[in-house]
Amino acid sequence: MSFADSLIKFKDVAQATNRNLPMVALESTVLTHGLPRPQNLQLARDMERAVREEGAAPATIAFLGGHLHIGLNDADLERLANEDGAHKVGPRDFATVITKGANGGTTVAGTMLACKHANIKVFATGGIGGIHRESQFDTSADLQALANIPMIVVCAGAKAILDLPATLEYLETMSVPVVGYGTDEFPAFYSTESGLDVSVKLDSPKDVVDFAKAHWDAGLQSAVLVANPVPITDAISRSEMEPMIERASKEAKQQGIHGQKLTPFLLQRISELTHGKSMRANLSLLLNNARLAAQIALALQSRERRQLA
Ligand code: PSU
Ligand code: MN
Repeated sequence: MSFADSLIKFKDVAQATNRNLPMVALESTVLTHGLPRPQNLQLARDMERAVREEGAAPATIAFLGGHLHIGLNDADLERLANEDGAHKVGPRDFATVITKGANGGTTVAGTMLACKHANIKVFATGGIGGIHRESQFDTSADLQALANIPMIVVCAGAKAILDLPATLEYLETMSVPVVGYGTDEFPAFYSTESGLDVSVKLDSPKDVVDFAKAHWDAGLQSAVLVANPVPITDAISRSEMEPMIERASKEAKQQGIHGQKLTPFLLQRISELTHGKSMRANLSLLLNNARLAAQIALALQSRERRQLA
């Protein structure tokens, strides 16, 4: 029996599949490790609602009892949001949670691997992982997944805590186009500006879909990364953010925090240092990305239907 048959559960998206709704994948590390309670559960529900309001179907992806779930019901979301022992699951960790029968939130890379099995082409997240500032060997598996899994990933840039120039260079090396959605500048998660260029600026969901098709038709297997700036009303300027990021990064180094624990530590510490302002930006950009991903999924479905007709 293949991985898909034995381990994947599609039960909470069956209705959407029957109705032929385009699917948008949502990650769950943000729920288990990225945001504090109770904002995490609220946000997961709000993202699902935002996708539905646009006319698409959300599929939050996570491991429950060692099974990979494509789509969670509300009780599952609640259970994951309040569980202390949930794993943070990247591709490396699939076998761990499967063999332990454990629960876990999938990272961007883990969610992309799940999407490959489930044939989902559009995915919304907050910020992708990348190359860390203090130790460049800490390079997120998200970059590897973007290099190898052909799908459209909507984010608000890479997490601002990272070495952004190095992260963009890596994406270029791996032939991952970085689309600025309505912008020439790579957004920096909490901030709309970074001083860094995207590889192409596009202005509509249809243009994103046409671009992605052209990219894959050219023979590439990499993802198309859509960088959608945080809504301006919730954005925080880079100059305001930088000192906080520097400070949190130094503290992490002093306390010897690294590996999987680094991102959750930094996000939490920066939220404290900004008195919650960074968290508001984080929630706002996640919702904004869910909406755009839904619009892109609809545009992709109509393009595929036109091609069949
Ligand atoms: N961005 C956030 N919050 C998060 C993450 C990203 O604002 O929780 C998560 C994503 O799931 C991403 C992961 O895939 O952090 C990257 O972790 P690492 O740097 O350990 O690869
Ligand atoms: Mn890492």
